[in-house]
Amino acid sequence: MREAAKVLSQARRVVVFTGAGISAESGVPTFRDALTGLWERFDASALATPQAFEDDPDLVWGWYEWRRTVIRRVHPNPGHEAVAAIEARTPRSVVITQNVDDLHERAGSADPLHLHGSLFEPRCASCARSAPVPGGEEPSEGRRLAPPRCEHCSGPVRPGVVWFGEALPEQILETAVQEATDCDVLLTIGTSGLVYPAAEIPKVAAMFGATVIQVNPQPTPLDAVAGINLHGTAATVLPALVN
Ligand code: BJW
Ligand code: ZN
Repeated sequence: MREAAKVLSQARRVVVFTGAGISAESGVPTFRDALTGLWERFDASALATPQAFEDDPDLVWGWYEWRRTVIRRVHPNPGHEAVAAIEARTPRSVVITQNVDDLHERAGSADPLHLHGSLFEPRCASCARSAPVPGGEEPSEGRRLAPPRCEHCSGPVRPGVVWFGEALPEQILETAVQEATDCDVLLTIGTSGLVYPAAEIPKVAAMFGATVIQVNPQPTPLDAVAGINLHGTAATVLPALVN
């Protein structure tokens, strides 16, 4: 821990790379954790693919509306706050997140790069123009809900997230890879490192000579590229790392 804190405080360029684990202690379920992970309870292929939305838009839209409701009720935790503190004290730093929540923003991170999109940026599935975030009705878990229609072309509105088999937003991915090649330290937090191409980001940083520091209570494939592995949760390890 002391070594990690030192390396981090001396770095000029830091990339913070986050996954679902950083929001776990805020009460947001991860995807792959045993018992509590979303993919333990729900079928990813029936919810998180373009085919699923085509086959059953009400099921998919209702599920994402429920997810957004959960996010609106929770708050950033000390892990998100520590990330914002790293950003504030390191002039050349960037947060790259796989998360579709807005907890980094709410903790004060300036402009996180959302590799997998956002629950707060719905768009038309036909013409791709952005659509308003619905308010009001609060769907519960498992409740079907018809997606709103696009005000321009009346196509179905879809969640602005990246599903399996879809390309990541090109400009954001390009910037993320560029940042990974340029940083001194990449801090990877709360990701299983199983989903590509996002999981390449820490590997690229290591390949270009950065020190990779990992924060995760469990082993991951990224252990192989991490010079320093901190086994603990985001909300406990990160505040200790910045203080
Ligand atoms: C804690 C903690 C605490 C717990 N503190 N830590 C190469 C090989 C094999 C397959 C592929 C490949 N390349 C591409 C693929 C296919 C696929 C893929 O990667 N599949 C793998 C699963 C095998 N990839 C894709 O389909 C991607 N697209 C693509 O490749 O397109 C190609 C293309 C190009 C051009 C044109 C067209 C196509 C897209 C991937 C999109 C992923 N989408 C999701 C859903 C987003 C929407 C939603 O939220 O519903 O993104 S899936 C899900 O996984 C979500 C996450 O961002 C992502 C990563 O998960 P994450 O964040 O790592 O969470 P978990 O749950 O896995 O891990 C949590 C971790 O936290 C654990 O390690 C815990 O221990 C830890 N933890 N508590 C700290 N308190
Ligand atoms: Zn449209």
